[in-house]
Amino acid sequence: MSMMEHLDELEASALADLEAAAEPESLERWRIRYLGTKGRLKATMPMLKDVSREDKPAVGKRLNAVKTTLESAFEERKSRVEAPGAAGPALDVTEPGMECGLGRRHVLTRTIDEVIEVFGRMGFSVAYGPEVEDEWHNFNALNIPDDHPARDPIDNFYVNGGRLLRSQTSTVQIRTMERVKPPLKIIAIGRVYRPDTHDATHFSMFHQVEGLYVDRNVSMVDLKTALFQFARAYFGPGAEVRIRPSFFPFTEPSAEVDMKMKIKGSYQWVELGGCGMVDPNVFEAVGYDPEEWTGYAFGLGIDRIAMRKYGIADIRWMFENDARFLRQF
Ligand code: FA5
Repeated sequence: MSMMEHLDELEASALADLEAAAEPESLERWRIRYLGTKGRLKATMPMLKDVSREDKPAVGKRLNAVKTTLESAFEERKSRVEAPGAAGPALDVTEPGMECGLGRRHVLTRTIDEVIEVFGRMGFSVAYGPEVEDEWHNFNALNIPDDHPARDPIDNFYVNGGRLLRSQTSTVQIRTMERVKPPLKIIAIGRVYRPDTHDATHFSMFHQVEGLYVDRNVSMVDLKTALFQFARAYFGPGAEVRIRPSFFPFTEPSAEVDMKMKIKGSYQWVELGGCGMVDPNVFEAVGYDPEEWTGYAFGLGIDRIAMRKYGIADIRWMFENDARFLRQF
């Protein structure tokens, strides 16, 4: 075998052996075997004297090239073997799996489910309506005439075509009565929108639960009983609720429902919603005979119900999507 062939063979077998060295100990054995002072590369040096004069420069060059190749291959292999996690198979099937967070319902979704459950026990079924509404369902049928200040564009989110994002769930009262003959007992839950300034108890998108009960001889006593029963069932027997006279175009008489809540460290009366006896004009708008039918309606802010139930001092926290907050419920 010529010296050139010998160098080729040495380089090939050294590189193959290097590839098989997978941990620091075998790598060190490889270094001693090939690059050490008594290694195979050094052992080729004495053979140079047998090479003819004219072949010597080429063989010498090749010898240096093999040396450089093996040295840099060794350094490269060493850095890979010593890299963290490089030893052993790339996939360790015995390692415990990555923990996969299960997640949970948002505190508002949970509150909505609970509110549906409590009213369900009181005989209310659930009705739904669209979030983009026409003016008939959001205003006219609810006895809110064209020139009423509640329809002002600065107080509503109008969209194209005379439609708007509903500002209250009372729209679903109308949609339900247009479809269903009395008697009926429904709640409607969902998102509503108003361009209100954000603060601890106001947001521009919030949620309401609307209640509507239509039957013969319904009275204000039934309304008050339903609201107080709900409050005690959901918040506990000590729940402090009050109703006080108010005005809504679609109820007569009308009242406001307040509940005591802890806001910024002190207990305050916070308005939960409005209520009253369905105005005869509303019955007429949906084709019910106001001489025959009576009813009550209420609309409560779900976000504020959740705040009271779970001790949340600021409505904005519910929409920030901070997992540290959401994880607590
Ligand atoms: C109404 O929306 C009436 N539709 C309620 C009603 C229904 C009255 C049926 C009579 C018969 P009001 O605008 O007061 O009423 O809103 C009801 C509740 O929604 C408020 O009491 C409050 O709890 C909640 N709310 C109103 N604005 C906001 C807001 N910007 N952010 C959070 N909650 C709000």
